[in-house]
Amino acid sequence: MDEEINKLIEAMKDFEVKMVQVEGIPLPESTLEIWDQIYNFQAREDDILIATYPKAGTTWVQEIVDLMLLEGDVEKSMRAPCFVKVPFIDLNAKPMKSGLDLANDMESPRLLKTHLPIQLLPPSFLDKKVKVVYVARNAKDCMVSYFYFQMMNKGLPDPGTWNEYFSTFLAGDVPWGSWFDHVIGWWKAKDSHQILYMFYEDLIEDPKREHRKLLKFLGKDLSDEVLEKIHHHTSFQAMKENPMANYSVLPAVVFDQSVSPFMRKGKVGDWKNHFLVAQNIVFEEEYKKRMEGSGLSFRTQL
Ligand code: PPS
Repeated sequence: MDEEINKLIEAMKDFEVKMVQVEGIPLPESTLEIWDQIYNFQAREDDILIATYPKAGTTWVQEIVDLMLLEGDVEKSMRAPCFVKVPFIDLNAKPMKSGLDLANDMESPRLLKTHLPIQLLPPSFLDKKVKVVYVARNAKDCMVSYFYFQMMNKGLPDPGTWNEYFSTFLAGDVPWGSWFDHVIGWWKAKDSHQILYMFYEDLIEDPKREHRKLLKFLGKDLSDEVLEKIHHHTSFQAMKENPMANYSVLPAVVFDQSVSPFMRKGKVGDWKNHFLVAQNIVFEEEYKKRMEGSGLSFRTQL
């Protein structure tokens, strides 16, 4: 790992952020370079895929599911950083191993991550009836979280000012595309595939209730004692202090956590500290137009 990190630091010296479109979705250029391999990725029947729009609570649910599969073994859950133990199949952060290579080298059962909208998902996942946990988070908090993330993640475009980013995000001109299309696309697919559609806000409100839903979906049974352990180890504070979950193993030239920590606030409603009154009006109008008839609703405060 140390050697890989050193190579990464070296590579970042000449790195230029470039996004390209794949079927209208902005993705990093390095992802496009291996797009055929990504799209033709061969899932295995016992894979579990965590699919999310960026900043929806991916890492949180990764930690919970990983611990459930390990029956609460915290030591084993800390075997590797979250981005190594749960390969991100649509990421090719050279010179690190691509998510694809990590996944292909991994023994089953594999836990995998994607931010792809459903129309770009490698077909093999649905063909093989792989269980998918989709986590959705309300757009306003996603926008704020993504704004800070694009500031600190040197592999993504600089977000500009908050005012600029507000428009960019609403237009869907951000990495992995439009929040609206993403959450609606996966929502529409949920009844015809093995998809557990979860909400970040529900997890914040009552983590133990949501853990039970996850357990049932995974077809597992764990004692209350183990569930308590999982609850404790995946709390915001515990994950913020866990070097395997908080991305602190990545150097500052990649994730500059002095700009904004990966484990930033972990709250519902932080948008209220950022949205101007006029922005909220514009947002609500657009939201109504885009979400009408979708049957999908979000909570922006608890
Ligand atoms: S990424 O980069 O897309 O994989 O990011 P992702 O993991 O999806 O989202 C990061 C946000 O999730 C928050 N988070 C948590 N909230 C509550 N409890 C726990 N345990 C937890 N773990 C991660 C994290 O703080 C980011 O949200 P913000 O609002 O920026 O704090």
